[in-house]
Amino acid sequence: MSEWDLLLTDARIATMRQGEPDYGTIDDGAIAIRDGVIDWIGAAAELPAGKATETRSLSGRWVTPALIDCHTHLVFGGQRAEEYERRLGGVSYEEIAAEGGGILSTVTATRAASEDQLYADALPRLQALAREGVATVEIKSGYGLDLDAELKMLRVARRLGESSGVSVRTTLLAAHTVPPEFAGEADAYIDYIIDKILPAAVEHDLADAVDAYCESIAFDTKQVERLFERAKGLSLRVKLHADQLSDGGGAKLAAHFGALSADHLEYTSHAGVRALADAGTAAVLLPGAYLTLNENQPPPVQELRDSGVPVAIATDCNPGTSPLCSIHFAMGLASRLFRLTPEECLAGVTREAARALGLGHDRGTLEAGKRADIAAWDLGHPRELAYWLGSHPLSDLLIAGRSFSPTP
Ligand code: DI6
Ligand code: FE
Repeated sequence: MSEWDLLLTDARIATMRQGEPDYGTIDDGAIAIRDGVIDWIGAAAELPAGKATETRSLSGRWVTPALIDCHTHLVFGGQRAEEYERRLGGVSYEEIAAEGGGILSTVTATRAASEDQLYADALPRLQALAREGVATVEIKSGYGLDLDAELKMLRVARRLGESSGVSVRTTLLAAHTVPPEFAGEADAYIDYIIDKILPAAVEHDLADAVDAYCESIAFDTKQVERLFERAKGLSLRVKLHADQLSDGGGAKLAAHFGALSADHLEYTSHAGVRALADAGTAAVLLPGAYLTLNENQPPPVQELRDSGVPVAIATDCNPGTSPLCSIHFAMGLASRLFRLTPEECLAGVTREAARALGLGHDRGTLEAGKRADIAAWDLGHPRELAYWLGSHPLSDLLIAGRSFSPTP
């Protein structure tokens, strides 16, 4: 007879398992949890004999895998509302970047902020996500752009994970833009990342992956290639901000390096989509940035679908292009702006987001052997998650089998 820590009964389960129709639904389901992992899941009628320390009825509620925000920059100093006002007045994002504003103004604020201040500023953003059922969040550096400040950001991200109970994955994005000390010398800055920042991040176990901003206003493919070669040498997986404002061949480059994900992709070509499909690299769509930048070329969603590329959705929470701390709102935007179905939106913040973080084996769907990261909802059906805008219908959140109570 099995022994369980927790048995959830009377649940309507959207397992989101790969290849199953209709959200992988189990109508009258039960989930048995041991040591933070799903030991058994299925129709209540088939529940094997077992003894549970605690049994909890979900009173017919829907449950889904807990949500995953697989692309955020939620650690940063200050904010950029003034820049936003200027952009509404007609000044473009690229123009502001060229003046030394944009990302660089956040770099100045982030360098000036203490570690405690960065932590205190970021915590409510993380809690806002957790209140919506998010159990895993990726957090990038990229507003430090020197050794001390990049490591400071990553330490804050690690601390957020340790103190909040939300699972945090960190990504080194030192190649976000060229810092003032290296103005006009992007190659020398890439050398500095390769020689100094990357090895130190590895030495202190601060980075789970490496990312870069491949764009005309940031780094070209040759520079990213050098960085990724070094990351590979250190056994770090890579991700890439690719083809957001122009087709710079970013998707192809990401695929070439077997990247976990290529993110944005508004301008990705046919060849880029094919390369992602062949490499098994996930596409991460970021509708908050698309909306904020008032873009008019959506990513090639139908092609991504037809080619079988896993499509994830994330908030891209950042002070410049996506001041968004709501994964539900990102889902609502992805369905409206990119025509993703509500089921694709839910898969995009569960199964496919897990893949985009290299965690597909461990979470993102509800099945035996995976972490018991489970969200229960006060909703008539999970399709409502992409339908409502600005609502928070979370009833319960379990992270690794434990009840999680985000602060109100
Ligand atoms: N992600 C990024 O890193 C940049 N755009 C995006 O979608 C810029 C972030 C910023 O302006 O601070
Ligand atoms: Fe981003």
